[in-house]
Amino acid sequence: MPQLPSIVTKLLKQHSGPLTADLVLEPGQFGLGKVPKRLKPAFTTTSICGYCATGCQLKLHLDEEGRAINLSPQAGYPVNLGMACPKGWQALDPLDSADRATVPLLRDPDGKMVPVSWAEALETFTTRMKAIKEQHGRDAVAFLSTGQIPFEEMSLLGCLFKFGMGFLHGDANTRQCMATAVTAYKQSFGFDAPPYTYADFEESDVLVFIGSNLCIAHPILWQRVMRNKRNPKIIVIDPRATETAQAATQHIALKPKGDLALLYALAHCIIRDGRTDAESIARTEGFEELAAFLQDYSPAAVAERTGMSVEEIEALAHTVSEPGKRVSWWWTMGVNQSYEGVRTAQAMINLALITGNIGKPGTGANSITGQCNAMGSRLFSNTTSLTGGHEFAYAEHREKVAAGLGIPVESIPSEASMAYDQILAAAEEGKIKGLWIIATNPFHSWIDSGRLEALREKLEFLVVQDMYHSTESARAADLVLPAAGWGEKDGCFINSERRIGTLKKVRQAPGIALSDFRILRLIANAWGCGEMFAKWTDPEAAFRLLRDLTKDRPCDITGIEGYEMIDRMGGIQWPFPADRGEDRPAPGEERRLFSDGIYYTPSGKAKLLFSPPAELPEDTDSAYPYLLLTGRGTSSQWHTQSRTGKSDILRKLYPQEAYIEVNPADAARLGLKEHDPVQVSSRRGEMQAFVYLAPTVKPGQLFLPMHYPEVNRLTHPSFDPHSRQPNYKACAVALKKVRPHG
Ligand SMILES: Nc1nc2c(c(=O)[nH]1)N[C@H]1C(S)=C(S)[C@@H](COP(=O)(O)OP(=O)(O)OC[C@H]3O[C@@H](n4cnc5c(=O)[nH]c(N)nc54)[C@H](O)[C@@H]3O)O[C@H]1N2
Ligand SMILES: Nc1nc2c(c(=O)[nH]1)N[C@H]1C(S)=C(S)[C@@H](COP(=O)(O)OP(=O)(O)OC[C@H]3O[C@@H](n4cnc5c(=O)[nH]c(N)nc54)[C@H](O)[C@@H]3O)O[C@H]1N2
Ligand code: SF4
Ligand SMILES: [Mo]
Repeated sequence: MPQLPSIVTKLLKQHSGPLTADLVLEPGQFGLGKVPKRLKPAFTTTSICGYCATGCQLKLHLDEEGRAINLSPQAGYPVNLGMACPKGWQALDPLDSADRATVPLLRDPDGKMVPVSWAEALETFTTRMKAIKEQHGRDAVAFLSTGQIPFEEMSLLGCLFKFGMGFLHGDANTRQCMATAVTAYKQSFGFDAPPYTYADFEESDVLVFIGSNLCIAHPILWQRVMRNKRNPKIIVIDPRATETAQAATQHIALKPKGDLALLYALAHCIIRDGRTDAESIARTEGFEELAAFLQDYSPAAVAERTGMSVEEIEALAHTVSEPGKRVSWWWTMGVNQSYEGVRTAQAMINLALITGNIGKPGTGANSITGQCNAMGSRLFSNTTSLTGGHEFAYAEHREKVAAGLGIPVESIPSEASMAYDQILAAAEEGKIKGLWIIATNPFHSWIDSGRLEALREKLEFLVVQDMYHSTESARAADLVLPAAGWGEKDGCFINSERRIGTLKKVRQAPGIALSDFRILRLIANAWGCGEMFAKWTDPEAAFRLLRDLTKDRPCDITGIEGYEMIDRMGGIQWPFPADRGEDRPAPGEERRLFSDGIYYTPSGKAKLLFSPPAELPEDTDSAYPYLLLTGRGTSSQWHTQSRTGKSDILRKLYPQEAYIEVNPADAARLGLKEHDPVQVSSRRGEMQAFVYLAPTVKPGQLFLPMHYPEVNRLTHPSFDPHSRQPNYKACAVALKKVRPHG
């Protein structure tokens, strides 16, 4: 290794992992306008963006102290190819905000939050959680975590809570987001395995986006679509004429939740016309049953339900089954967040399977992930499955994980955790008394959120571990544990196309805030189970433990040496096994799954699954005559706004106050003008918003961006029966003008 200047040695000390590869000496590579001489960046390093699951790589420009002072998108990274959206460009802004949690805060007997030392915080945490466990048992404490921290941290949390502290129930905000896709893939393919690679956006002839507003929610993936040179048909199926729908070659303004019926009708036509792929069908189970079931779903039978004409449905069926054309199906929350999301996702999977659009370039039934590390959560968080792509229910999986982690097998439970909604229902009933919330803000984001305020009263002890003390959830806590955020710690994320990438510490966390990894290690010691986690010395040591656990699972990544190799290869997609010889993918090679027609089910065949569409859990009526849709507002707003709301630049890019999109015809009928204040109410709650006249929304429908805290007071708590994902995107509301006083 060449002689390093002293500044690099200093930086190396500041970082926690093996650092030589983290820092690339690139003098003069800043190119971001004039940098004051004093702050001239000396070095750069890279990190995967900490917002969405696109997983763009950012190049961080460091000052002489090793502190990131600026960033630019990484040109050579296979995901973003030099691009980033506004959130990525401004990723450093939220770190300096005045409402960062800098010290632990404990509620005193008067209800005031007072700063305490880590020693006192840890003592309080363990004493109170242990007291609840002793008095009320293992099932009386639960955690709610996230898809937004490195998977080394997620796994440590899941292992500590379940194997070390001896609790059972933990879920994450991924239930609000990806649970449907997880369940659909597990049931159909035998493993939670999104089959695609981003190159498929560029290699497809027909791209069908269902319930996905890519231009706003994944702007860089939309850029990938725009690089497609095959003159593709781009079809967007969304009740609203979204930015993506307007940019597409065809928009189908489907009736909300008409998706399942429509997809069945498409399959009906394709089978009726013999436009199927026999070779691909031979790799499936259940085709006869599916074909029989679909007899009832002719275009005429579903026209009313979908709001489409028979001709439109026939034409679409034709387009998505043209022989020789590569067809790809893409979905996001318009599908997942539904009372029948799993079957809807599987109806797309079925279409891909029966037409042979899987395992080949430009094809697939592809769920686009939401949060930066939702995919890591799916594999490692110990919530719905056992860490490393295993199942709690299988004795051999528990034995393998116990051996790998060096812990007694008896410490791994065989039962599954309750799901998010069941945890909250148990808290409402007073059965769950202790709740630990990490890197998520359910007091804003959970469906029918008004219930959380009531439920709060039932909890004996609420701990919130967050970057900010100001979130709706942190403000309700008894104890706030101050966490370092993105940019202040190391670890790995996994993006939508199964690509693992690293993030780096380029800032010191404020005050005495610590990384979640360190907080969890401290809790393990305070609890008295630190020994169990002695091998988890730092994130990369944890990475190696977890990597080894994946051996022989579909997500096998035993071929990855460590963080340095991930960076060198431009991220690594799973699977990446050590011992596959010739099969082992070459560095930089993009990969999709199932090119061999072998699925992860016991028979090796994919399952064709279906059931009849159900009714809307809450349809409109005369008291609540509008159907409310919710979702992302702008590419500059992120969820509950705890981070994006802190950037002066991002704040200029979206309306500060809640607005509701109303069709001009409805507005005229109600006597509403642009920017009039209105009250939106449902059977559960109400809120105020300003009218935004939007012909993009159909008459009878309304759209509220989810980023404003009151939105979920309105939403209806209904769930998909298979995935238990909340049905955020359809409930009945009333709209009325707020009369000025006087
Ligand atoms: N800027 C920004 N980007 C983000 C996020 C963010 O908060 N801000 N969040 C990230 C996360 S975690 C996620 S999960 C993704 C979400 O990404 P998307 O799912 O693309 O975003 P949404 O706006 O929630 O929902 C997509 C669309 O579903 C439509 N929809 C509603 N009901 C139906 C229906 O019945 N059928 C159909 N076909 N469509 C329907 C809505 O009109 C909406 O346009 O975005 C990620 N990216
Ligand atoms: N009505 C409606 N509601 C929705 C949706 C919808 O479409 N409509 N979408 C749903 C979806 S898909 C999602 S994913 C959820 C998202 O909902 P949430 O997860 O509740 O939203 P975020 O604002 O992302 O919350 C993340 C929290 O983690 C904190 N944080 C960030 N980084 C770190 C870290 O490194 N460590 C710690 N300890 N804390 C950190 C942030 O400050 C923030 O408070 O919302 C859901 N809610
Ligand atoms: S598209 Fe997603 S990953 Fe890329 S910069 Fe924007 S928020 Fe970050
Ligand atoms: Mo999400």
